[in-house]
Amino acid sequence: MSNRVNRQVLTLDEFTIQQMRNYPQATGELSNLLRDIGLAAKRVNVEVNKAGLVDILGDFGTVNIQGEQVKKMDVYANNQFIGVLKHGISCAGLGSEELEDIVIFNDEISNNSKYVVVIDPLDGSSNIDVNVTIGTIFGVYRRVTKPGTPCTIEDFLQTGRNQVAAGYVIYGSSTMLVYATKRGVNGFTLDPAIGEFCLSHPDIKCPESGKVYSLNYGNILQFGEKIKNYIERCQKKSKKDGGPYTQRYVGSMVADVHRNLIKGGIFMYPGTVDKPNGKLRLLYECNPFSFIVEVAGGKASNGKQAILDIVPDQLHQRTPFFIGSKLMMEEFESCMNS
Ligand code: P6P
Repeated sequence: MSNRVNRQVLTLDEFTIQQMRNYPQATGELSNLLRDIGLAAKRVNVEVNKAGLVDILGDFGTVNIQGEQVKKMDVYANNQFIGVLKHGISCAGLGSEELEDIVIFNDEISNNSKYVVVIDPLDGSSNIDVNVTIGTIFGVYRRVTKPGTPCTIEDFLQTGRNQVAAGYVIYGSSTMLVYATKRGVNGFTLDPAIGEFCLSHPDIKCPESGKVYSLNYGNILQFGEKIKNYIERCQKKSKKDGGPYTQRYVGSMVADVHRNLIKGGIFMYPGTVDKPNGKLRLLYECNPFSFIVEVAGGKASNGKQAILDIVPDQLHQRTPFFIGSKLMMEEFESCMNS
Protein backbone atom coordinates (compact mmCIF):
# COMPACT_ATOMS: atom_id res chain seq x y z
CA MET A 1 0.00 0.00 0.00
CA SER A 2 1.65 3.23 -1.08
CA ASN A 3 2.00 5.66 1.82
CA ARG A 4 2.08 8.55 -0.66
CA VAL A 5 -0.65 10.99 0.24
CA ASN A 6 -2.71 11.80 -2.84
CA ARG A 7 -1.91 15.54 -2.60
CA GLN A 8 -4.86 17.32 -4.13
CA VAL A 9 -3.40 19.96 -6.47
CA LEU A 10 -5.40 23.11 -7.05
CA THR A 11 -6.94 23.48 -10.49
CA LEU A 12 -6.94 26.91 -12.18
CA ASP A 13 -10.62 27.28 -11.34
CA GLU A 14 -10.05 26.40 -7.65
CA PHE A 15 -7.04 28.72 -7.47
CA THR A 16 -8.84 31.73 -8.97
CA ILE A 17 -11.82 31.15 -6.66
CA GLN A 18 -9.43 30.85 -3.66
CA GLN A 19 -7.81 34.15 -4.72
CA MET A 20 -11.27 35.73 -4.88
CA ARG A 21 -12.13 34.46 -1.36
CA ASN A 22 -8.91 36.08 -0.08
CA TYR A 23 -10.12 39.44 -1.40
CA PRO A 24 -13.79 39.83 -0.31
CA GLN A 25 -14.16 43.05 -2.30
CA ALA A 26 -13.45 41.10 -5.51
CA THR A 27 -16.47 40.81 -7.81
CA GLY A 28 -15.21 37.60 -9.39
CA GLU A 29 -15.04 39.16 -12.87
CA LEU A 30 -11.27 38.71 -13.17
CA SER A 31 -11.49 35.12 -11.91
CA ASN A 32 -14.18 34.42 -14.49
CA LEU A 33 -12.13 36.03 -17.24
CA LEU A 34 -9.05 33.92 -16.40
CA ARG A 35 -11.14 30.75 -16.37
CA ASP A 36 -12.62 31.73 -19.76
CA ILE A 37 -9.09 32.10 -21.16
CA GLY A 38 -8.17 28.70 -19.67
CA LEU A 39 -11.15 27.10 -21.44
CA ALA A 40 -10.21 28.58 -24.82
CA ALA A 41 -6.59 27.53 -24.26
CA LYS A 42 -7.71 23.92 -23.72
CA ARG A 43 -9.63 23.98 -26.98
CA VAL A 44 -6.64 25.46 -28.86
CA ASN A 45 -4.35 22.90 -27.22
CA VAL A 46 -6.40 20.00 -28.63
CA GLU A 47 -5.98 21.31 -32.19
CA VAL A 48 -2.32 22.30 -31.76
CA ASN A 49 -1.55 18.79 -30.51
CA LYS A 50 -3.05 17.14 -33.59
CA ALA A 51 -2.23 19.83 -36.15
CA GLY A 52 -0.31 17.30 -38.22
CA LEU A 53 -3.27 14.93 -38.40
CA VAL A 54 -6.00 17.16 -39.69
CA ASP A 55 -6.22 19.59 -42.52
CA ILE A 56 -5.47 22.49 -40.25
CA LEU A 57 -1.86 22.92 -41.28
CA GLY A 58 -0.60 25.33 -43.80
CA ASP A 59 -1.55 28.82 -44.74
CA PHE A 60 -5.09 30.05 -44.50
CA GLY A 61 -4.40 31.91 -47.69
CA THR A 62 -4.95 35.32 -46.17
CA VAL A 63 -2.54 37.91 -44.83
CA ASN A 64 -3.04 39.48 -41.37
CA ILE A 65 -2.62 43.12 -40.33
CA GLN A 66 1.10 42.44 -39.91
CA GLY A 67 1.37 41.40 -43.56
CA GLU A 68 2.12 37.81 -42.47
CA GLN A 69 0.67 34.66 -44.01
CA VAL A 70 -2.17 33.56 -41.69
CA LYS A 71 -1.99 29.90 -40.66
CA LYS A 72 -5.34 28.18 -40.16
CA MET A 73 -4.45 27.65 -36.49
CA ASP A 74 -4.10 31.43 -36.06
CA VAL A 75 -7.66 31.92 -37.21
CA TYR A 76 -8.97 29.03 -35.11
CA ALA A 77 -7.21 30.26 -31.97
CA ASN A 78 -8.36 33.84 -32.50
CA ASN A 79 -11.96 32.69 -32.85
CA GLN A 80 -11.76 30.54 -29.71
CA PHE A 81 -10.55 33.39 -27.48
CA ILE A 82 -13.02 35.88 -28.93
CA GLY A 83 -15.83 33.36 -28.43
CA VAL A 84 -15.26 32.70 -24.72
CA LEU A 85 -14.61 36.37 -23.90
CA LYS A 86 -17.63 37.65 -25.86
CA HIS A 87 -19.96 35.17 -24.13
CA GLY A 88 -18.40 35.69 -20.68
CA ILE A 89 -19.35 38.31 -18.10
CA SER A 90 -16.02 40.10 -17.70
CA CYS A 91 -14.86 41.56 -21.00
CA ALA A 92 -16.08 44.59 -22.98
CA GLY A 93 -13.84 44.03 -25.98
CA LEU A 94 -10.57 42.72 -27.32
CA GLY A 95 -7.53 43.83 -29.33
CA SER A 96 -5.95 40.97 -31.28
CA GLU A 97 -2.73 40.56 -33.28
CA GLU A 98 -4.89 38.96 -35.95
CA LEU A 99 -7.33 41.85 -36.42
CA GLU A 100 -6.70 45.40 -37.63
CA ASP A 101 -9.26 47.00 -35.30
CA ILE A 102 -10.47 46.28 -31.78
CA VAL A 103 -13.47 43.95 -31.38
CA ILE A 104 -16.20 45.77 -29.45
CA PHE A 105 -18.62 43.21 -27.97
CA ASN A 106 -21.31 45.91 -27.54
CA ASP A 107 -24.04 44.02 -25.73
CA GLU A 108 -25.51 45.04 -22.36
CA ILE A 109 -23.50 42.61 -20.20
CA SER A 110 -20.22 43.21 -22.09
CA ASN A 111 -20.67 47.00 -22.02
CA ASN A 112 -21.04 46.76 -18.23
CA SER A 113 -17.95 44.51 -17.89
CA LYS A 114 -14.92 45.88 -16.11
CA TYR A 115 -12.13 44.64 -18.38
CA VAL A 116 -10.72 44.64 -21.89
CA VAL A 117 -8.18 42.11 -23.20
CA VAL A 118 -5.23 42.37 -25.62
CA ILE A 119 -4.10 39.08 -27.13
CA ASP A 120 -1.74 37.38 -29.52
CA PRO A 121 -3.82 34.22 -29.98
CA LEU A 122 -1.03 32.08 -31.43
CA ASP A 123 2.45 33.60 -31.35
CA GLY A 124 5.16 31.87 -33.34
CA SER A 125 2.59 30.27 -35.62
CA SER A 126 5.16 29.91 -38.43
CA ASN A 127 6.57 27.11 -36.24
CA ILE A 128 3.34 25.10 -36.27
CA ASP A 129 4.24 23.09 -39.37
CA VAL A 130 7.58 22.03 -37.90
CA ASN A 131 6.28 21.09 -34.45
CA VAL A 132 8.12 23.80 -32.51
CA THR A 133 6.65 25.22 -29.29
CA ILE A 134 4.16 28.07 -29.80
CA GLY A 135 2.05 30.15 -27.45
CA THR A 136 -0.79 32.53 -26.61
CA ILE A 137 -0.03 35.87 -24.91
CA PHE A 138 -2.62 38.10 -23.21
CA GLY A 139 -2.99 41.22 -21.08
CA VAL A 140 -6.00 42.44 -19.07
CA TYR A 141 -6.85 46.11 -18.41
CA ARG A 142 -9.58 47.75 -16.39
CA ARG A 143 -11.47 49.85 -18.95
CA VAL A 144 -11.14 53.64 -18.57
CA THR A 145 -14.27 54.63 -20.52
CA LYS A 146 -17.75 54.90 -18.98
CA PRO A 147 -19.27 51.57 -17.91
CA GLY A 148 -22.51 50.81 -19.77
CA THR A 149 -21.10 52.19 -23.02
CA PRO A 150 -19.20 50.27 -25.71
CA CYS A 151 -15.43 50.16 -25.10
CA THR A 152 -13.22 52.31 -27.32
CA ILE A 153 -9.57 52.27 -28.48
CA GLU A 154 -8.81 54.52 -25.46
CA ASP A 155 -9.36 51.48 -23.21
CA PHE A 156 -6.53 49.66 -25.02
CA LEU A 157 -3.93 52.44 -25.36
CA GLN A 158 -2.94 52.34 -21.69
CA THR A 159 0.61 51.85 -20.40
CA GLY A 160 1.50 48.25 -19.59
CA ARG A 161 1.87 49.24 -15.94
CA ASN A 162 -1.94 49.57 -15.85
CA GLN A 163 -2.42 45.86 -16.55
CA VAL A 164 -4.55 44.14 -13.90
CA ALA A 165 -3.29 40.74 -15.06
CA ALA A 166 -1.20 39.25 -17.84
CA GLY A 167 -0.31 35.74 -18.90
CA TYR A 168 0.62 33.27 -21.56
CA VAL A 169 -0.08 29.70 -22.61
CA ILE A 170 2.88 27.63 -23.83
CA TYR A 171 1.98 24.67 -26.05
CA GLY A 172 5.19 22.70 -25.57
CA SER A 173 6.32 19.32 -24.20
CA SER A 174 3.50 20.01 -21.76
CA THR A 175 0.91 22.76 -21.98
CA MET A 176 1.13 25.43 -19.30
CA LEU A 177 -0.83 28.54 -18.48
CA VAL A 178 1.18 31.13 -16.54
CA TYR A 179 -0.45 34.31 -15.29
CA ALA A 180 0.48 37.23 -13.08
CA THR A 181 -1.45 39.73 -11.03
CA LYS A 182 0.32 42.32 -8.86
CA ARG A 183 0.21 39.66 -6.12
CA GLY A 184 2.40 37.15 -7.91
CA VAL A 185 3.07 34.82 -10.84
CA ASN A 186 1.65 31.29 -10.88
CA GLY A 187 2.01 28.45 -13.41
CA PHE A 188 -0.55 25.75 -14.17
CA THR A 189 0.21 22.60 -16.15
CA LEU A 190 -2.56 20.95 -18.15
CA ASP A 191 -3.34 17.46 -16.84
CA PRO A 192 -4.80 15.67 -19.89
CA ALA A 193 -6.24 12.95 -17.64
CA ILE A 194 -8.72 15.40 -16.11
CA GLY A 195 -8.58 18.19 -18.70
CA GLU A 196 -7.70 20.80 -16.08
CA PHE A 197 -4.83 23.25 -15.63
CA CYS A 198 -3.28 22.30 -12.25
CA LEU A 199 -1.05 24.51 -10.08
CA SER A 200 2.46 23.20 -10.77
CA HIS A 201 4.62 26.34 -10.39
CA PRO A 202 3.36 28.42 -7.43
CA ASP A 203 4.81 31.90 -6.88
CA ILE A 204 7.31 31.90 -9.79
CA LYS A 205 10.37 34.11 -9.24
CA CYS A 206 12.78 35.01 -12.05
CA PRO A 207 16.37 34.10 -10.99
CA GLU A 208 18.38 37.31 -10.39
CA SER A 209 20.93 36.15 -12.96
CA GLY A 210 21.42 33.43 -15.53
CA LYS A 211 23.75 32.07 -18.19
CA VAL A 212 21.54 32.26 -21.30
CA TYR A 213 21.34 35.07 -23.82
CA SER A 214 18.67 34.71 -26.46
CA LEU A 215 18.51 36.61 -29.78
CA ASN A 216 18.46 36.04 -33.53
CA TYR A 217 22.18 36.27 -34.23
CA GLY A 218 21.43 36.35 -37.96
CA ASN A 219 20.59 40.05 -37.57
CA ILE A 220 23.89 40.92 -35.80
CA LEU A 221 25.17 43.14 -38.63
CA GLN A 222 22.02 45.28 -38.33
CA PHE A 223 22.31 45.95 -34.58
CA GLY A 224 23.67 49.17 -33.07
CA GLU A 225 27.21 49.27 -31.65
CA LYS A 226 26.07 49.29 -27.99
CA ILE A 227 23.96 46.16 -28.55
CA LYS A 228 26.90 44.45 -30.26
CA ASN A 229 29.14 45.44 -27.33
CA TYR A 230 26.75 43.82 -24.86
CA ILE A 231 26.52 40.63 -26.96
CA GLU A 232 30.33 40.51 -27.07
CA ARG A 233 30.40 40.81 -23.26
CA CYS A 234 28.04 37.83 -23.08
CA GLN A 235 30.35 35.84 -25.33
CA LYS A 236 33.41 36.68 -23.22
CA LYS A 237 31.92 35.76 -19.81
CA SER A 238 34.28 33.50 -17.89
CA LYS A 239 33.55 31.30 -14.87
CA LYS A 240 34.60 34.08 -12.48
CA ASP A 241 32.11 36.45 -14.21
CA GLY A 242 29.23 34.02 -13.67
CA GLY A 243 29.72 32.52 -17.14
CA PRO A 244 30.31 30.99 -19.49
CA TYR A 245 27.03 32.02 -21.10
CA THR A 246 25.27 29.99 -23.76
CA GLN A 247 23.14 31.29 -26.63
CA ARG A 248 19.67 29.76 -26.97
CA TYR A 249 17.02 30.89 -29.49
CA VAL A 250 13.85 28.96 -30.30
CA GLY A 251 12.41 31.66 -32.54
CA SER A 252 9.16 31.48 -30.59
CA MET A 253 9.11 34.25 -27.96
CA VAL A 254 6.85 32.37 -25.55
CA ALA A 255 9.37 29.50 -25.43
CA ASP A 256 12.42 31.76 -25.10
CA VAL A 257 10.97 34.06 -22.44
CA HIS A 258 9.38 31.18 -20.46
CA ARG A 259 12.76 29.40 -20.28
CA ASN A 260 14.45 32.56 -19.03
CA LEU A 261 11.66 33.24 -16.51
CA ILE A 262 12.21 29.80 -14.97
CA LYS A 263 15.99 29.38 -15.33
CA GLY A 264 17.26 32.96 -15.67
CA GLY A 265 18.59 34.67 -18.78
CA ILE A 266 18.04 37.59 -21.14
CA PHE A 267 15.97 37.74 -24.34
CA MET A 268 16.64 40.45 -26.91
CA TYR A 269 14.83 41.54 -30.03
CA PRO A 270 16.57 44.84 -30.90
CA GLY A 271 15.61 47.32 -33.56
CA THR A 272 17.59 47.06 -36.78
CA VAL A 273 18.62 49.46 -39.53
CA ASP A 274 15.61 48.33 -41.60
CA LYS A 275 13.20 48.10 -38.64
CA PRO A 276 14.30 50.60 -35.92
CA ASN A 277 11.29 49.58 -33.78
CA GLY A 278 12.07 45.88 -34.16
CA LYS A 279 9.48 43.21 -34.85
CA LEU A 280 7.66 42.52 -31.58
CA ARG A 281 4.39 44.26 -30.74
CA LEU A 282 4.08 46.37 -27.61
CA LEU A 283 0.48 45.79 -26.53
CA TYR A 284 -0.03 42.04 -26.81
CA GLU A 285 3.51 40.61 -26.78
CA CYS A 286 5.93 42.88 -24.89
CA ASN A 287 3.65 44.45 -22.26
CA PRO A 288 2.17 41.17 -20.96
CA PHE A 289 5.60 39.51 -20.67
CA SER A 290 7.09 42.67 -19.11
CA PHE A 291 4.34 42.71 -16.47
CA ILE A 292 4.87 39.01 -15.67
CA VAL A 293 8.69 39.24 -15.50
CA GLU A 294 8.65 42.44 -13.39
CA VAL A 295 6.23 40.86 -10.88
CA ALA A 296 8.60 37.85 -10.80
CA GLY A 297 11.58 40.14 -10.01
CA GLY A 298 13.07 40.66 -13.48
CA LYS A 299 13.17 43.72 -15.76
CA ALA A 300 12.08 44.69 -19.29
CA SER A 301 13.18 47.64 -21.43
CA ASN A 302 13.14 49.04 -24.95
CA GLY A 303 16.80 49.97 -24.49
CA LYS A 304 15.94 53.43 -23.19
CA GLN A 305 13.00 53.05 -20.74
CA ALA A 306 10.92 50.41 -19.00
CA ILE A 307 8.52 48.75 -21.45
CA LEU A 308 5.66 49.17 -18.97
CA ASP A 309 6.06 52.98 -19.00
CA ILE A 310 5.70 53.38 -22.78
CA VAL A 311 2.50 55.27 -23.63
CA PRO A 312 1.07 53.50 -26.70
CA ASP A 313 -0.50 55.42 -29.58
CA GLN A 314 -1.34 52.52 -31.88
CA LEU A 315 -2.84 49.05 -31.31
CA HIS A 316 -0.15 47.24 -33.33
CA GLN A 317 2.90 49.37 -32.65
CA ARG A 318 6.25 47.61 -32.35
CA THR A 319 9.12 48.13 -29.93
CA PRO A 320 12.70 46.98 -29.45
CA PHE A 321 12.48 44.46 -26.61
CA PHE A 322 14.95 43.37 -23.90
CA ILE A 323 13.70 41.28 -20.98
CA GLY A 324 15.08 38.98 -18.32
CA SER A 325 16.95 38.50 -15.05
CA LYS A 326 17.45 41.65 -12.98
CA LEU A 327 21.26 41.63 -12.84
CA MET A 328 21.65 40.73 -16.53
CA MET A 329 19.27 43.51 -17.51
CA GLU A 330 21.15 45.99 -15.30
CA GLU A 331 24.42 45.05 -17.02
CA PHE A 332 22.69 45.44 -20.40
CA GLU A 333 21.30 48.86 -19.40
CA SER A 334 24.74 50.01 -18.24
CA CYS A 335 26.09 49.07 -21.70
CA MET A 336 23.29 51.05 -23.36
CA ASN A 337 24.00 54.09 -21.17
CA SER A 338 27.80 53.98 -21.61
P1 P6P B 1 12.78 36.13 -36.05
C1 P6P B 1 7.41 34.65 -33.90
O1 P6P B 1 7.07 34.93 -35.26
C2 P6P B 1 7.83 35.97 -33.27
O2 P6P B 1 6.81 36.89 -33.32
C3 P6P B 1 8.29 35.72 -31.83
O3 P6P B 1 7.58 34.71 -31.20
C4 P6P B 1 9.75 35.36 -32.00
O4 P6P B 1 10.52 35.67 -30.86
C5 P6P B 1 10.16 36.23 -33.19
O5 P6P B 1 8.97 36.47 -33.96
C6 P6P B 1 11.17 35.53 -34.07
O6 P6P B 1 11.53 36.46 -35.08
O7 P6P B 1 12.94 37.40 -36.88
O8 P6P B 1 13.98 35.88 -35.16
O9 P6P B 1 12.38 34.91 -36.85
